[in-house]
Amino acid sequence: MPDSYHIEVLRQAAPDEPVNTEPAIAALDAPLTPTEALFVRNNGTVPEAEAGWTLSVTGLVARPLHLSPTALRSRFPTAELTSVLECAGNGRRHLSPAVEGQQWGDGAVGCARWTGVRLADVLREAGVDARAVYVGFHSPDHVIGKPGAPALSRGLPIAKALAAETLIAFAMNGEALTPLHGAPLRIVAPGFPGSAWQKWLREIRVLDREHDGAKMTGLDYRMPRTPLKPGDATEGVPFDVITDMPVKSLITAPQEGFAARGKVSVRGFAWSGHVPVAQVEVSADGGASWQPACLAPEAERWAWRRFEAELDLSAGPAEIMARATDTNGTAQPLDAVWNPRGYLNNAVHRVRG
Ligand SMILES: Nc1nc2c(c(=O)[nH]1)N[C@H]1C(S)=C(S)[C@@H](COP(=O)(O)O)O[C@H]1N2
Ligand SMILES: [Mo]
Repeated sequence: MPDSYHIEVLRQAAPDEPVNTEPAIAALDAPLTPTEALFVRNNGTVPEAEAGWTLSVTGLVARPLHLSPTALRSRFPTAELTSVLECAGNGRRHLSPAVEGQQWGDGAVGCARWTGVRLADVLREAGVDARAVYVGFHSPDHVIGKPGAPALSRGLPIAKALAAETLIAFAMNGEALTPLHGAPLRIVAPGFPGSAWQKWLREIRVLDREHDGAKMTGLDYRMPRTPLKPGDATEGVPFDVITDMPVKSLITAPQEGFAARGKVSVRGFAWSGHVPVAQVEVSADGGASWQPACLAPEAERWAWRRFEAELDLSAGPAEIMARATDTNGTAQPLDAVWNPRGYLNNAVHRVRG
C-alpha cells in the first residue's frame, strides 16, 4: 500500500454534472480498496440518507414490506463478503474509435468488504410470487436539474436476486456506507456490472418481466448480441442486459513510467464475474512470449486475487503486460474489442517503463 496517492476527479461536481471520480492505479495496490480510493459513479444527484428512510418491497409479493434500515438489520441475519465492484464502462478510454460516455481509464474498479443482509432473506419474508422473473430497484437520485426524472433504476433477474451472494448492504470496509457509495442502503451483486449495484435503495419491486427503469432499456449497460463494427446501424439489432463481468487483471506495480531495469517485480490483481480466474501470465515482449505469474489462492469467491511475477527487463525500456484466463479457458484479449457504448473492455493491461 503506498503512503500517499491521489484521486483523479474525472468530472467535478459542477452544478450540471454528476460526481464521478477515479483513483490513480497506485491507490488500488491493496487487497481491500480504501473507501476514499474506490471510484464513484453517479448518474444524477447524491440523495441524503435522511431520517425516516424506508425500504419497501412491493409488486408480486404476498406481504409487501416497509422497513427502516434499523428494522432491516434487526429482522434479518447479517451477511458479509468481499467483492470486486467494477463499472461496465471501465477502460472505455482505450476504445478506438472513441465512444461517448464517461472516459474511464483502468481505475473504475475496486475490491471492498460489504456487510448487509441477504436480498433473498428479505424476498422470502415478503413471499415471492411464482410469476416473478425480475426485481426492479428504485432510488431517489434524479437527473441533475430534473427532480422528477430518476437517474438510474436498474434491477436483477430473480435467480440473481435470490442468490446467496446478493446483499442489501449498509456497510463498506467495516463502516457505515458513505453518501457517495449509496448510504443508507445499496445492492451488492457480485459478478454483475456496477450498474446493478443500485445505491440509495428505496424500493424493490418484484416483476413478471425484465425491468424497464431509467437506463435499463435502449443501449444502456447492454451489449449487442452479435458484434458490431464502428459505424454499423444499431436499429433492429438485439442488445442484451449485461449480467456477467469478464476475466480481467490490473498491474498495480510498477507504475506507468517506471525506471526499474534488470529483474523487476510485477504485481497486481486478477478477478472475474461468474466464471472464476484460473491463471495469470505476464509478458515483457509485447505478448510474443508469456510466463506464468504466481496467483494467490481463491480465499473468497468474489474478491480479487493477488498475482506476482519477476520479469527480466535488462534489455531496456519495456512494456509490461498481464493476461488472466478464466476456468472456461477464455483469456483477456490483447486489444480492446469495440462496441457502441464501450462496455466490458477487458483487454490486457499494459504498463510502460
Ligand atoms: N441509484 C443509483 N445507483 C447506482 C448508480 C446511480 O447513478 N444511481 N450508478 C451505478 C453504477 S453505473 C455503478 S458502476 C456503481 C458505482 O458504485 P460506486 O459509486 O459506489 O463505486 O453504482 C451503481 N449504482
Ligand atoms: Mo457503471
